[in-house]
Amino acid sequence: MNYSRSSALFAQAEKVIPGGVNSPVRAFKAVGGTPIFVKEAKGAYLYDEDGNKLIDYINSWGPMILGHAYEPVVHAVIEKAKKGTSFGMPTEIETQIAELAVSMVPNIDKIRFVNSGTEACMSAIRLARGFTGNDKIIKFAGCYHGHSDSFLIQAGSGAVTFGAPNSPGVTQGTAKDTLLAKYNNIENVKSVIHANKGEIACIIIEPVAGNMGCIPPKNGFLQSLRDLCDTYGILLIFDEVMTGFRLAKGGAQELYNVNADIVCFGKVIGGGLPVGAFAAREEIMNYLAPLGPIYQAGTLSGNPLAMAAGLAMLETLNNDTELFNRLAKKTEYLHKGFAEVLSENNISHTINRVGSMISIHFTEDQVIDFETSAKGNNETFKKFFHGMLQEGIYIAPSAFETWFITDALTYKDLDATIAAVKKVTSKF
Ligand code: HOZ
Repeated sequence: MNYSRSSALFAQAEKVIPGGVNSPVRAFKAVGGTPIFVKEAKGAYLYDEDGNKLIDYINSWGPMILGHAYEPVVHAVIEKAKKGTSFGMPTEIETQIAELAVSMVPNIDKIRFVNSGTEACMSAIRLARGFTGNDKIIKFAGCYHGHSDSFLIQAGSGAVTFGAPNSPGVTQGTAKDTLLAKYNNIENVKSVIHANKGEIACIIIEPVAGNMGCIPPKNGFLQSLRDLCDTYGILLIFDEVMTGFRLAKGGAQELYNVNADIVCFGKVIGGGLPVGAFAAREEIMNYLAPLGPIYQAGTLSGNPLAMAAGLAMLETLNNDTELFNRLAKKTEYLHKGFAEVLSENNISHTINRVGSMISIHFTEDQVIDFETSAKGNNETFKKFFHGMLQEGIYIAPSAFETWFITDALTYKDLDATIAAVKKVTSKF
Protein backbone atom coordinates (compact mmCIF):
# COMPACT_ATOMS: atom_id res chain seq x y z
CA MET A 1 0.00 0.00 0.00
CA ASN A 2 1.13 3.51 -0.73
CA TYR A 3 1.29 6.06 2.09
CA SER A 4 2.91 9.01 0.33
CA ARG A 5 0.16 11.51 1.10
CA SER A 6 0.03 10.46 4.77
CA SER A 7 3.82 10.90 4.93
CA ALA A 8 3.57 14.39 3.43
CA LEU A 9 0.77 15.37 5.82
CA PHE A 10 2.79 14.06 8.76
CA ALA A 11 5.86 16.08 7.73
CA GLN A 12 3.66 19.18 7.55
CA ALA A 13 2.07 18.41 10.95
CA GLU A 14 5.45 17.91 12.63
CA LYS A 15 6.31 21.54 12.00
CA VAL A 16 3.43 22.86 14.09
CA ILE A 17 2.37 20.02 16.41
CA PRO A 18 4.87 18.30 18.77
CA GLY A 19 5.69 14.97 17.16
CA GLY A 20 3.06 15.71 14.55
CA VAL A 21 0.26 14.29 16.69
CA ASN A 22 -2.10 15.29 19.49
CA SER A 23 -1.88 11.95 21.30
CA PRO A 24 1.51 10.20 21.29
CA VAL A 25 0.63 6.62 20.31
CA ARG A 26 -0.63 7.95 17.01
CA ALA A 27 2.91 8.88 15.98
CA PHE A 28 3.80 5.19 15.33
CA LYS A 29 7.10 5.63 17.18
CA ALA A 30 6.73 2.25 18.91
CA VAL A 31 6.36 0.41 15.61
CA GLY A 32 8.26 2.68 13.23
CA GLY A 33 6.95 4.12 9.98
CA THR A 34 4.60 6.97 9.29
CA PRO A 35 1.22 7.46 10.89
CA ILE A 36 -1.76 7.09 8.64
CA PHE A 37 -3.96 10.11 8.12
CA VAL A 38 -7.64 9.33 7.97
CA LYS A 39 -9.89 10.96 5.40
CA GLU A 40 -13.16 9.39 6.43
CA ALA A 41 -14.70 6.31 7.96
CA LYS A 42 -17.94 4.39 7.67
CA GLY A 43 -19.05 1.26 9.50
CA ALA A 44 -16.09 -1.05 10.07
CA TYR A 45 -13.79 0.72 7.61
CA LEU A 46 -11.34 3.57 7.54
CA TYR A 47 -10.47 5.34 4.29
CA ASP A 48 -7.10 7.05 4.44
CA GLU A 49 -5.69 10.05 2.60
CA ASP A 50 -3.88 7.77 0.12
CA GLY A 51 -7.10 6.05 -0.91
CA ASN A 52 -6.52 2.82 1.07
CA LYS A 53 -9.43 1.04 2.75
CA LEU A 54 -8.65 -0.51 6.13
CA ILE A 55 -10.66 -2.75 8.46
CA ASP A 56 -10.56 -0.85 11.74
CA TYR A 57 -9.85 -2.60 15.06
CA ILE A 58 -9.15 0.59 17.03
CA ASN A 59 -12.48 2.30 16.52
CA SER A 60 -11.27 5.58 17.94
CA TRP A 61 -9.85 3.57 20.88
CA GLY A 62 -13.28 2.27 21.80
CA PRO A 63 -16.14 4.71 21.28
CA MET A 64 -17.35 3.46 17.88
CA ILE A 65 -18.93 0.28 19.22
CA LEU A 66 -21.58 0.43 16.47
CA GLY A 67 -19.16 1.40 13.71
CA HIS A 68 -18.12 4.74 12.26
CA ALA A 69 -20.61 7.43 11.22
CA TYR A 70 -23.46 5.50 12.84
CA GLU A 71 -26.54 7.11 11.30
CA PRO A 72 -28.65 7.93 14.43
CA VAL A 73 -25.61 9.57 16.09
CA VAL A 74 -24.73 11.59 13.00
CA HIS A 75 -28.34 12.68 12.60
CA ALA A 76 -28.66 13.69 16.26
CA VAL A 77 -25.48 15.79 16.09
CA ILE A 78 -26.46 17.55 12.86
CA GLU A 79 -29.93 18.42 14.13
CA LYS A 80 -28.53 19.68 17.44
CA ALA A 81 -25.82 21.75 15.76
CA LYS A 82 -28.45 23.67 13.82
CA LYS A 83 -29.76 24.99 17.14
CA GLY A 84 -26.48 26.24 18.57
CA THR A 85 -23.33 24.42 19.62
CA SER A 86 -22.63 25.61 23.17
CA PHE A 87 -24.41 27.78 25.70
CA GLY A 88 -22.67 27.26 29.03
CA MET A 89 -26.18 26.96 30.43
CA PRO A 90 -28.27 23.91 31.35
CA THR A 91 -30.13 22.07 28.60
CA GLU A 92 -32.82 19.40 28.88
CA ILE A 93 -30.80 16.80 26.98
CA GLU A 94 -28.23 16.68 29.84
CA THR A 95 -30.95 15.37 32.15
CA GLN A 96 -32.20 12.95 29.49
CA ILE A 97 -28.82 11.28 29.02
CA ALA A 98 -28.19 11.35 32.79
CA GLU A 99 -31.51 9.58 33.45
CA LEU A 100 -30.76 6.96 30.82
CA ALA A 101 -27.20 6.34 32.05
CA VAL A 102 -28.37 6.03 35.66
CA SER A 103 -31.06 3.55 34.58
CA MET A 104 -28.53 1.39 32.68
CA VAL A 105 -25.68 1.27 35.19
CA PRO A 106 -26.05 -0.50 38.54
CA ASN A 107 -25.43 1.25 41.80
CA ILE A 108 -25.34 4.89 40.69
CA ASP A 109 -27.85 7.64 41.51
CA LYS A 110 -26.21 10.69 40.00
CA ILE A 111 -23.76 11.35 37.19
CA ARG A 112 -21.73 14.39 36.21
CA PHE A 113 -20.59 14.93 32.61
CA VAL A 114 -17.13 16.17 31.71
CA ASN A 115 -15.18 16.22 28.45
CA SER A 116 -12.86 13.20 28.61
CA GLY A 117 -11.96 10.05 30.51
CA THR A 118 -8.96 11.88 31.93
CA GLU A 119 -11.23 14.52 33.45
CA ALA A 120 -13.59 11.87 34.76
CA CYS A 121 -10.84 9.95 36.61
CA MET A 122 -9.12 13.10 37.83
CA SER A 123 -12.41 14.39 39.26
CA ALA A 124 -13.30 10.99 40.72
CA ILE A 125 -10.16 10.83 42.86
CA ARG A 126 -10.72 14.40 44.05
CA LEU A 127 -14.22 13.39 45.05
CA ALA A 128 -12.90 10.30 46.84
CA ARG A 129 -10.31 12.39 48.68
CA GLY A 130 -12.84 15.02 49.69
CA PHE A 131 -15.38 12.43 50.79
CA THR A 132 -12.97 10.33 52.88
CA GLY A 133 -10.63 13.09 54.05
CA ASN A 134 -7.64 10.95 53.00
CA ASP A 135 -4.96 11.86 50.45
CA LYS A 136 -3.48 8.64 49.14
CA ILE A 137 -4.78 6.59 46.25
CA ILE A 138 -3.90 3.09 45.11
CA LYS A 139 -3.52 2.47 41.41
CA PHE A 140 -2.27 -0.62 39.60
CA ALA A 141 0.94 -0.81 37.59
CA GLY A 142 0.06 -0.80 33.89
CA CYS A 143 -3.39 0.71 34.38
CA TYR A 144 -3.97 4.00 32.61
CA HIS A 145 -6.49 6.51 33.88
CA GLY A 146 -5.69 9.40 31.57
CA HIS A 147 -2.85 11.88 31.67
CA SER A 148 -3.62 13.72 34.90
CA ASP A 149 -0.59 14.04 37.22
CA SER A 150 -1.65 11.55 39.89
CA PHE A 151 -1.98 8.74 37.35
CA LEU A 152 1.32 9.05 35.52
CA ILE A 153 2.99 6.70 37.94
CA GLN A 154 3.70 3.34 36.29
CA ALA A 155 0.98 4.13 33.76
CA GLY A 156 0.03 1.92 30.85
CA SER A 157 -1.07 2.82 27.30
CA GLY A 158 0.99 5.49 25.52
CA ALA A 159 2.97 6.25 28.68
CA VAL A 160 4.50 2.79 28.76
CA THR A 161 4.64 2.53 24.97
CA PHE A 162 7.07 5.43 25.02
CA GLY A 163 8.99 4.31 28.08
CA ALA A 164 7.68 7.18 30.21
CA PRO A 165 5.32 5.55 32.70
CA ASN A 166 6.51 8.10 35.28
CA SER A 167 6.40 11.46 33.55
CA PRO A 168 8.74 14.36 34.27
CA GLY A 169 6.58 17.31 35.29
CA VAL A 170 4.72 15.32 37.92
CA THR A 171 5.88 16.70 41.26
CA GLN A 172 7.24 14.44 43.96
CA GLY A 173 4.54 15.80 46.22
CA THR A 174 1.88 14.44 43.88
CA ALA A 175 3.68 11.18 43.16
CA LYS A 176 4.04 10.32 46.86
CA ASP A 177 0.27 10.13 47.23
CA THR A 178 -0.08 7.55 44.47
CA LEU A 179 0.57 4.07 45.83
CA LEU A 180 1.22 1.25 43.40
CA ALA A 181 -0.13 -2.25 43.51
CA LYS A 182 0.12 -5.27 41.21
CA TYR A 183 -2.90 -6.09 39.07
CA ASN A 184 -4.56 -9.39 39.96
CA ASN A 185 -2.49 -9.73 43.15
CA ILE A 186 -4.72 -9.28 46.17
CA GLU A 187 -1.96 -10.06 48.68
CA ASN A 188 0.06 -7.21 47.26
CA VAL A 189 -2.93 -4.85 47.59
CA LYS A 190 -3.37 -5.93 51.21
CA SER A 191 0.25 -5.17 52.02
CA VAL A 192 -0.02 -1.70 50.45
CA ILE A 193 -3.14 -0.99 52.52
CA HIS A 194 -1.51 -2.25 55.72
CA ALA A 195 1.51 -0.04 55.20
CA ASN A 196 -0.73 3.02 54.77
CA LYS A 197 -3.62 2.34 57.13
CA GLY A 198 -6.05 5.22 57.63
CA GLU A 199 -4.48 7.28 54.83
CA ILE A 200 -6.05 5.85 51.69
CA ALA A 201 -8.97 7.55 49.94
CA CYS A 202 -9.54 5.12 47.11
CA ILE A 203 -8.44 2.23 44.97
CA ILE A 204 -8.82 3.03 41.28
CA ILE A 205 -8.78 0.18 38.80
CA GLU A 206 -9.66 -0.68 35.24
CA PRO A 207 -11.95 -3.63 36.08
CA VAL A 208 -10.75 -5.20 32.84
CA ALA A 209 -7.37 -3.70 32.11
CA GLY A 210 -7.17 -2.35 28.57
CA ASN A 211 -3.97 -0.34 28.55
CA MET A 212 -1.42 -3.15 28.89
CA GLY A 213 -3.27 -5.18 26.31
CA CYS A 214 -6.52 -6.67 27.51
CA ILE A 215 -6.16 -8.29 30.92
CA PRO A 216 -9.18 -9.80 32.65
CA PRO A 217 -9.45 -9.69 36.42
CA LYS A 218 -8.80 -13.09 38.02
CA ASN A 219 -11.83 -14.83 39.48
CA GLY A 220 -12.78 -13.08 42.72
CA PHE A 221 -10.16 -10.33 42.41
CA LEU A 222 -12.66 -7.47 42.06
CA GLN A 223 -14.86 -8.83 44.86
CA SER A 224 -11.79 -9.11 47.11
CA LEU A 225 -11.00 -5.46 46.38
CA ARG A 226 -14.59 -4.58 47.27
CA ASP A 227 -14.26 -6.47 50.57
CA LEU A 228 -10.96 -4.78 51.42
CA CYS A 229 -12.46 -1.37 50.67
CA ASP A 230 -15.43 -2.10 52.94
CA THR A 231 -13.15 -3.28 55.74
CA TYR A 232 -10.85 -0.26 55.62
CA GLY A 233 -13.28 2.54 54.66
CA ILE A 234 -11.69 3.03 51.24
CA LEU A 235 -13.71 3.95 48.14
CA LEU A 236 -13.50 1.62 45.16
CA ILE A 237 -13.35 3.43 41.81
CA PHE A 238 -13.96 1.51 38.61
CA ASP A 239 -12.42 3.28 35.65
CA GLU A 240 -14.93 2.07 33.07
CA VAL A 241 -13.73 4.42 30.36
CA MET A 242 -13.11 1.37 28.15
CA THR A 243 -15.50 -1.17 29.68
CA GLY A 244 -18.50 1.11 30.35
CA PHE A 245 -21.39 0.52 27.94
CA ARG A 246 -19.10 -1.96 26.12
CA LEU A 247 -19.00 -5.17 28.14
CA ALA A 248 -22.65 -4.90 29.13
CA LYS A 249 -25.23 -2.14 29.50
CA GLY A 250 -24.03 -1.74 33.07
CA GLY A 251 -20.36 -2.31 32.20
CA ALA A 252 -17.99 -4.34 34.35
CA GLN A 253 -20.06 -3.78 37.48
CA GLU A 254 -22.86 -5.74 35.82
CA LEU A 255 -20.61 -8.34 34.18
CA TYR A 256 -18.76 -9.24 37.39
CA ASN A 257 -21.57 -8.39 39.81
CA VAL A 258 -19.30 -6.19 41.92
CA ASN A 259 -20.37 -2.71 43.02
CA ALA A 260 -17.97 0.19 42.78
CA ASP A 261 -18.38 3.37 44.83
CA ILE A 262 -17.51 5.69 41.96
CA VAL A 263 -17.56 4.80 38.26
CA CYS A 264 -15.76 6.72 35.50
CA PHE A 265 -16.85 6.76 31.89
CA GLY A 266 -15.52 7.98 28.56
CA LYS A 267 -15.43 6.68 24.99
CA VAL A 268 -18.77 4.88 24.25
CA ILE A 269 -20.79 7.26 26.43
CA GLY A 270 -20.03 10.09 24.00
CA GLY A 271 -20.78 8.22 20.78
CA GLY A 272 -17.46 9.48 19.39
CA LEU A 273 -17.67 13.05 20.68
CA PRO A 274 -15.53 14.26 23.60
CA VAL A 275 -17.48 13.09 26.64
CA GLY A 276 -16.47 11.68 29.99
CA ALA A 277 -18.54 11.25 33.13
CA PHE A 278 -18.27 10.07 36.70
CA ALA A 279 -21.08 8.70 38.78
CA ALA A 280 -21.79 7.36 42.25
CA ARG A 281 -24.53 6.96 44.79
CA GLU A 282 -26.22 10.16 45.96
CA GLU A 283 -24.43 10.36 49.30
CA ILE A 284 -21.08 10.65 47.51
CA MET A 285 -22.16 12.79 44.54
CA ASN A 286 -23.77 15.37 46.84
CA TYR A 287 -20.28 16.29 48.05
CA LEU A 288 -19.71 17.92 44.65
CA ALA A 289 -20.12 21.66 44.05
CA PRO A 290 -22.59 23.36 44.01
CA LEU A 291 -24.25 21.06 46.58
CA GLY A 292 -21.08 20.26 48.46
CA PRO A 293 -17.58 21.63 48.94
CA ILE A 294 -15.64 19.61 46.34
CA TYR A 295 -15.08 21.81 43.33
CA GLN A 296 -15.37 20.60 39.76
CA ALA A 297 -16.47 22.51 36.67
CA GLY A 298 -16.17 22.89 32.89
CA THR A 299 -17.28 25.43 30.29
CA LEU A 300 -18.08 22.77 27.71
CA SER A 301 -19.27 20.09 30.16
CA GLY A 302 -22.66 18.79 29.03
CA ASN A 303 -22.12 20.33 25.61
CA PRO A 304 -25.30 19.85 23.55
CA LEU A 305 -23.62 18.20 20.55
CA ALA A 306 -21.75 15.76 22.78
CA MET A 307 -24.91 15.01 24.77
CA ALA A 308 -26.90 14.43 21.58
CA ALA A 309 -24.31 11.97 20.28
CA GLY A 310 -24.11 10.20 23.63
CA LEU A 311 -27.86 9.98 24.03
CA ALA A 312 -28.35 8.53 20.53
CA MET A 313 -25.63 5.98 21.26
CA LEU A 314 -26.95 4.94 24.68
CA GLU A 315 -30.52 4.69 23.38
CA THR A 316 -29.39 2.22 20.73
CA LEU A 317 -27.41 0.16 23.25
CA ASN A 318 -30.33 0.18 25.65
CA ASN A 319 -32.81 -1.02 23.04
CA ASP A 320 -30.69 -3.66 21.31
CA THR A 321 -30.98 -6.61 23.67
CA GLU A 322 -28.69 -8.85 21.58
CA LEU A 323 -25.88 -6.39 20.93
CA PHE A 324 -23.46 -7.40 23.67
CA ASN A 325 -23.90 -11.10 22.88
CA ARG A 326 -23.34 -10.44 19.21
CA LEU A 327 -20.14 -8.52 19.96
CA ALA A 328 -18.87 -11.21 22.32
CA LYS A 329 -19.54 -13.91 19.70
CA LYS A 330 -17.66 -12.02 17.02
CA THR A 331 -14.73 -11.55 19.38
CA GLU A 332 -14.75 -15.23 20.34
CA TYR A 333 -14.75 -16.12 16.63
CA LEU A 334 -11.66 -13.98 16.11
CA HIS A 335 -10.00 -15.46 19.19
CA LYS A 336 -10.49 -19.03 17.94
CA GLY A 337 -9.34 -18.13 14.45
CA PHE A 338 -6.24 -16.31 15.68
CA ALA A 339 -5.31 -19.12 18.07
CA GLU A 340 -5.60 -21.68 15.29
CA VAL A 341 -3.48 -19.86 12.72
CA LEU A 342 -0.85 -18.68 15.21
CA SER A 343 -0.42 -22.24 16.47
CA GLU A 344 -0.24 -23.58 12.89
CA ASN A 345 2.55 -21.07 12.24
CA ASN A 346 4.33 -21.94 15.50
CA ILE A 347 4.11 -18.43 16.92
CA SER A 348 4.38 -18.12 20.71
CA HIS A 349 1.27 -16.29 21.77
CA THR A 350 -1.32 -15.63 24.43
CA ILE A 351 -4.69 -14.18 23.54
CA ASN A 352 -6.74 -12.37 26.17
CA ARG A 353 -10.40 -11.54 25.64
CA VAL A 354 -13.37 -10.19 27.57
CA GLY A 355 -16.59 -9.36 25.71
CA SER A 356 -15.58 -7.21 22.74
CA MET A 357 -12.05 -6.46 23.96
CA ILE A 358 -9.19 -8.67 22.78
CA SER A 359 -5.41 -8.59 22.51
CA ILE A 360 -2.71 -10.83 21.11
CA HIS A 361 0.50 -11.00 23.18
CA PHE A 362 3.60 -12.49 21.60
CA THR A 363 4.59 -14.57 24.59
CA GLU A 364 3.54 -18.06 25.59
CA ASP A 365 3.26 -17.09 29.26
CA GLN A 366 -0.08 -16.10 30.76
CA VAL A 367 -0.56 -12.33 30.69
CA ILE A 368 -2.11 -11.31 33.99
CA ASP A 369 -0.44 -8.02 34.94
CA PHE A 370 2.00 -5.38 33.73
CA GLU A 371 5.11 -7.53 34.26
CA THR A 372 3.77 -10.41 32.19
CA SER A 373 2.39 -8.08 29.52
CA ALA A 374 5.79 -6.43 29.17
CA LYS A 375 7.32 -9.84 28.37
CA GLY A 376 5.61 -9.80 24.96
CA ASN A 377 8.09 -9.72 22.09
CA ASN A 378 7.93 -6.19 20.71
CA GLU A 379 10.01 -6.98 17.62
CA THR A 380 7.46 -9.61 16.64
CA PHE A 381 4.66 -7.13 17.35
CA LYS A 382 6.26 -4.53 15.06
CA LYS A 383 6.48 -7.01 12.19
CA PHE A 384 2.93 -8.11 12.90
CA PHE A 385 1.61 -4.54 12.94
CA HIS A 386 3.17 -3.61 9.61
CA GLY A 387 2.26 -6.94 8.01
CA MET A 388 -1.38 -6.46 9.03
CA LEU A 389 -1.35 -2.93 7.70
CA GLN A 390 -0.16 -4.18 4.33
CA GLU A 391 -3.13 -6.56 4.36
CA GLY A 392 -5.51 -3.68 5.01
CA ILE A 393 -6.07 -4.34 8.72
CA TYR A 394 -5.58 -1.48 11.17
CA ILE A 395 -4.67 -2.39 14.75
CA ALA A 396 -3.24 -0.13 17.44
CA PRO A 397 0.42 0.83 16.83
CA SER A 398 1.37 -0.43 20.29
CA ALA A 399 1.48 -3.85 21.90
CA PHE A 400 -0.03 -2.33 25.05
CA GLU A 401 -3.38 -1.41 23.53
CA THR A 402 -6.53 -3.46 23.24
CA TRP A 403 -8.42 -4.20 20.03
CA PHE A 404 -12.01 -2.98 20.12
CA ILE A 405 -14.57 -4.99 18.18
CA THR A 406 -17.44 -3.16 16.57
CA ASP A 407 -20.88 -4.40 15.62
CA ALA A 408 -20.29 -3.13 12.09
CA LEU A 409 -17.72 -5.88 11.45
CA THR A 410 -19.12 -8.71 9.33
CA TYR A 411 -18.01 -12.33 9.54
CA LYS A 412 -16.45 -11.76 6.12
CA ASP A 413 -14.30 -9.03 7.73
CA LEU A 414 -13.40 -11.37 10.57
CA ASP A 415 -12.43 -14.14 8.14
CA ALA A 416 -10.32 -11.67 6.16
CA THR A 417 -8.60 -10.65 9.40
CA ILE A 418 -7.88 -14.23 10.43
CA ALA A 419 -6.54 -14.95 6.94
CA ALA A 420 -4.31 -11.87 7.22
CA VAL A 421 -2.93 -13.05 10.58
CA LYS A 422 -2.19 -16.43 8.99
CA LYS A 423 -0.45 -14.91 5.96
CA VAL A 424 1.53 -12.33 7.94
CA THR A 425 2.76 -14.71 10.65
CA SER A 426 3.62 -17.46 8.12
CA LYS A 427 6.58 -15.26 7.14
CA PHE A 428 7.97 -14.90 10.70
N1 HOZ B 1 -3.88 6.21 25.03
C1 HOZ B 1 -5.26 6.22 24.67
C2 HOZ B 1 -5.73 4.83 24.38
N2 HOZ B 1 -5.56 3.93 25.43
C3 HOZ B 1 -5.56 7.16 23.53
C4 HOZ B 1 -4.69 7.06 22.36
C5 HOZ B 1 -5.04 8.06 21.26
O1 HOZ B 1 -6.07 8.71 21.36
O2 HOZ B 1 -4.26 8.19 20.35
